[in-house]
Amino acid sequence: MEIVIFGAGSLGSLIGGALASDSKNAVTLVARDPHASAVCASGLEVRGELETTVTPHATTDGHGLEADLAVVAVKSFDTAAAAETLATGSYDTILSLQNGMGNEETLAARLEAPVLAGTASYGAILQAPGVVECTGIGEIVLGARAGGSSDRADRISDLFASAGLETTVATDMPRRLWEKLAVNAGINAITALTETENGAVLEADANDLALSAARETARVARSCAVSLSNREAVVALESVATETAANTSSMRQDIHAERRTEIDAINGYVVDRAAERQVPTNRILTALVRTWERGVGIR
Ligand code: KPL
Repeated sequence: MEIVIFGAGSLGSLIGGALASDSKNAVTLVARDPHASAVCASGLEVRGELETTVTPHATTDGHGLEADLAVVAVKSFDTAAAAETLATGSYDTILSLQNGMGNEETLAARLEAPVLAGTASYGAILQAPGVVECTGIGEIVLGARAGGSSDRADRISDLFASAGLETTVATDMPRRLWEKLAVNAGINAITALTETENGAVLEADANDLALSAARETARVARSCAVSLSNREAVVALESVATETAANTSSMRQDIHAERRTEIDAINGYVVDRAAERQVPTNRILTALVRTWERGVGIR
């Protein structure tokens, strides 16, 4: 299968590397330099659990590409721009594997190909240009964005599973996206602000804060007619934090590199959707990360 990974940062490179390790797949990474040039020159080295070295194509220019599948792994604030670039190419299926909410709708509004929703809870870090490390085996969950069954989702799940990626097809993607939002709301900002690994949210002090952010997210989900209990949100948070305990969250990686974070699409999204509900933990985490962004001149 021909696959384009659109936004091959840490997670995109990990998934692209795994898919490229299956000789039936031809993978192209759309990435930033110096990562794209390093992959072109010496291939992509995947370290950790999914260890392999592969030679996918890599480019910094995503215009005019054609493939069976485009996996979109860009940051949520880049989704609209990614959709414009994807629209210059041709794809049979688009799969969003991004943090935050509303990405699939943004892609579907601009693109003709069917858009599937997905979440990925793998831990991944770009150690150097051309080198990505898998720091936690998580899970990829994918399915029709409005819920229900999807033959396309089944086929893509088989493709991912053949490449060694833990993959589940879900018929309740809207709920799964909220569940993943609760996980990110509880892990990302806290680990970024405290410069800790994901496992820190299971420890004293941070744990209360993380559980509170996840529970608030579940409450807001329910007010949006999505059936996610507080307990389910907490179990999901604890499970991902345990599986990826040694991982540096994507927001911590962003803050470390002084890049814009996904705070608006994670805790900020919960605050925006809360209407008259009180979500003090998400509000404080959003304010702190936005303050950091302002301090370094990003916002
Ligand atoms: O999605 C993630 C992220 O860092 O953005 C988790 C699953 C928390 C892995 O670190």
